Amino acid sequence: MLQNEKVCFSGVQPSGNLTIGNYLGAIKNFATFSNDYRCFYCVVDEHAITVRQVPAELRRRTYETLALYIACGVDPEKNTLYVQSHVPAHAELGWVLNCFTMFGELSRMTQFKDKSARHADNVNAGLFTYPTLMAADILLYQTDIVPVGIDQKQHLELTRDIATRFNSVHPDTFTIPEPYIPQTGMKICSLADPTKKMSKSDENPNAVIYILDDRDTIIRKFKRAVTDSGSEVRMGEGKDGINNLITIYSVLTGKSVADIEREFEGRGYGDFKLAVGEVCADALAPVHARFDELMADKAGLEAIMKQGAENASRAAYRTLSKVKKKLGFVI
Ligand code: ATP
Ligand code: LTN
Repeated sequence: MLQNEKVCFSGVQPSGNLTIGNYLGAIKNFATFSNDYRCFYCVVDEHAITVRQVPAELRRRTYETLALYIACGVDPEKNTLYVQSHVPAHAELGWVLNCFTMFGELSRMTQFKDKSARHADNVNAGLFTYPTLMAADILLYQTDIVPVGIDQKQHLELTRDIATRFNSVHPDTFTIPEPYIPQTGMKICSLADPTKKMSKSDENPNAVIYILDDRDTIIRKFKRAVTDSGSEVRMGEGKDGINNLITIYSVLTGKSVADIEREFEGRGYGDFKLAVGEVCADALAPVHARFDELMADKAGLEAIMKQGAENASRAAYRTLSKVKKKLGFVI
């Protein structure tokens, strides 16, 4: 790693089919950091098993998530793309950070509260300590910036607290990371209940646009999106459904909210929903084409993940050895 080179890190779980929430809130922004940062983008399979997975599906989705990174513009020549479980340093540092994280802090995490309510039969210790592994992911690379959706802000704050605590006992160990949360697109909402985050684990497929949905499905789902009883395409308090659609249209086209409101003045929700569907399908078409090519060459994807794991391991072990020395482990 070059001295003074800034580092960017992010991760996505291979726990389901990726949604336009994952795309607009996170992955779409990944490529924009490649010129100014050394970037590590990880498929976090170890995080995914905090919820039960079907092994064959987890394996397939790990390939798919890696392929989607690339199909969304993240160039494997310019970025380090890899799978979390291929770099054991993540789990090792995760253990150490468990010993620098308080039970009370983990108990306050809203993702833990949500997921333990949804998976009440499997509130395992890994689900509880999920954020310490996430902190390890980030801190291993001396990360400066972490592009994520707003739902991850609390985990980033905890990561900063853990790093600061460790540094206060063992000075100059970790860089304190900053989140990068996009202004527009930080929280894409469900099409069925626009007060809720769009989530890849939603059991209603009509609530979610998957990145890999075909054109007709995308247009049909937007047509059926829940909106209020009004008809004016205008952002407003309590108009969660239309606000969400305007946000999606705005991130996809780069148009401002004011311009969008002007463009659709005097036209109803029906026209607007169709326009959002078309713009979304157009934006995803090239992603689909590239994804299909990549998935047809599994050996190519395996070569990318192998190379990525080698690069990542080198950087990760530098931090891990420093941590072990500071702790007093015999190395
Ligand atoms: P799950 O639904 O299984 O909890 P998830 O999609 O929320 O999964 P990840 O796959 O780990 O979780 O998310 C990857 C990235 O996508 C994170 O940076 C997260 O903040 C972002 N993201 C997820 N959903 C949305 C959304 N609806 N709007 C904006 N960003 C999102
Ligand atoms: N916790 C994230 C996924 C994740 C992540 C990370 C994101 C795991 N490790 C490191 C950014 C950096 C999620 O559930 N969305």
